Amino acid sequence: MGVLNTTPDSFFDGGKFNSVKSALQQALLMCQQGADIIDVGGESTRPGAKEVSVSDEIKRVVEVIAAIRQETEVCISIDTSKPEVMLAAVNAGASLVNDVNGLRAYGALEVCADLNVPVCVMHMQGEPRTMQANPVYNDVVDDIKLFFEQRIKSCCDAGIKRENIILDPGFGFGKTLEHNLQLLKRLDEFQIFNLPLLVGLSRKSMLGKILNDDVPENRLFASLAAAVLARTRGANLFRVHDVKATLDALKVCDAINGVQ
Ligand code: 9MG
Repeated sequence: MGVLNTTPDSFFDGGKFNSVKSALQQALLMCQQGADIIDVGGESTRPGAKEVSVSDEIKRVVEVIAAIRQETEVCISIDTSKPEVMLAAVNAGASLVNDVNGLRAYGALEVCADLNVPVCVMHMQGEPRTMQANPVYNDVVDDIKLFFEQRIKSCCDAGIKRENIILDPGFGFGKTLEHNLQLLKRLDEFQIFNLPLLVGLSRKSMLGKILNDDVPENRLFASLAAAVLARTRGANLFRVHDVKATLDALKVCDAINGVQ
């Protein structure tokens, strides 16, 4: 899954793709490099990012989604927590909803059930603006398992098909470095749900903390290491900024895992 932020303030690609032309070019490049999904977002979820109105978010993403849809059949996912944006994006050609808020906004479950598209339900403690203030868990893996259990039930009760659910533990969303490390080390425990597992580790600050490097541009090799480790622990989908590099790393990982 290639990341395509149409935002001015995302932590890595903010401001790079805020014209339809540049966003389309980047989408096509990521497709050429092997992306199966392009994840289009119109609101940054990094800690401290500004809130965006429904109409501004729709304006940012709909034109881009329509332009990608005209040029390629790649699966487009919409990265949003707002039901109105989910609806507008799917009408414009998106076919997957990626919600960092786990479909907890009023109306989100119902809209996704009606749209009948796959949904990525991500775990986040708190909300983007304040989530890193003081995240606390009893046991981060067990607590997220419980969250998934409850969200899967809510999804199914609302009419979302179980086979349309993708789970994501939400690296960096209301988690300390120690929580993120525990999550990556024990990622295989989420296989109990028998659902696809998506991870977003690409260039995140947890890697910067390990490297003692504040600059996201310097985190490619760390991102690849994290992706490979996640793969060995059962991750199926990878939300990344660097499609070709990640795919190459995962191909090596899969080849070695496939040897008898
Ligand atoms: C939008 N976004 C930013 N980080 C993410 C992550 O880790 N997972 C998912 N599903 N979406 C994310």
